[in-house]
Amino acid sequence: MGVTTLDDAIRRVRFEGWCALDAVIPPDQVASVRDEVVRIGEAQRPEKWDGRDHIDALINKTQVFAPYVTDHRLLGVAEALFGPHVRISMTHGHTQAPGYTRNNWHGDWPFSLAQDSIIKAPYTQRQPVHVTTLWALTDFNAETGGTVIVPGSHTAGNSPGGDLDYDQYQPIASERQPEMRPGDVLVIDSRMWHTNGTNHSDELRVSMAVRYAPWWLNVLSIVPGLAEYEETVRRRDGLRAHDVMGMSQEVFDALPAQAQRLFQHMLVGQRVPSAEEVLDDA
Ligand SMILES: O=C(O)CCC(=O)C(=O)O
Repeated sequence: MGVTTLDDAIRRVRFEGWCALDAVIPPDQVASVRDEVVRIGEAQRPEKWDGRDHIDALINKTQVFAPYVTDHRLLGVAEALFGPHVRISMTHGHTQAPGYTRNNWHGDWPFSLAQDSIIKAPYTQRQPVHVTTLWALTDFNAETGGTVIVPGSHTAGNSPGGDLDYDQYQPIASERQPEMRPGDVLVIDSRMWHTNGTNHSDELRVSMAVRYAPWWLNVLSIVPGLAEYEETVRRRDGLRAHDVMGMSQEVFDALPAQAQRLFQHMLVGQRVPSAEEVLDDA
């Protein structure tokens, strides 16, 4: 894959809905990130394993990847689309064992059909409102089951499980499976239809997802403990999603200063000054 410049990346995500960025994690630093994702995945693995580790709220469990989330091209794309007050809405780690098969086409939150607090189809806005970045920590290609996308589908107006007469489980003629090296990152408009490929190799496929949102998109509804999230749990008979966790001061302090502003909306347990203190300060 050739070098993708920031200008290229912005143009491509805006018009084509995706691009791939080379070496967001420098090749000599990928192993430490990959090993962390594998370690955490193995530690939470149930006895009866389906061949995939899905790690929610990855940033709360390891901060090893935090220096790279402010890569100038990643942040540059997010800021070009959303303005300067960008946030990271979710972080996930994924591993897929040899033989793990392809899942369903989907768009991501807030366009996912499987979650609450979503934007309702038809998606009429031209403006992207959420960006998903998928990080290859091992080789991504047709053999290893790299992410498969349907270029242009970010303008389709609905997710494939919606009313568009597409089968979520059938291949689509125009699909693509971009080849990426460890440390490369696939950037997609979250409306874009995508899924993991089948891992035909004999190696574990390892990746992360880091999702970027503008300041005006309501991410409070996905943070457990906050009123809007708890209200949706009540509506769902207690079913809790774990994509995001409130962030402790300790984890927050462990982040590089540049990355802190992307996560500060998740910081919990802050001291609230009393009314007297506020008056004293005035
Ligand atoms: O693992 C993949 O290639 C796709 C991951 C994905 O669909 C997601 O994180 O939204």
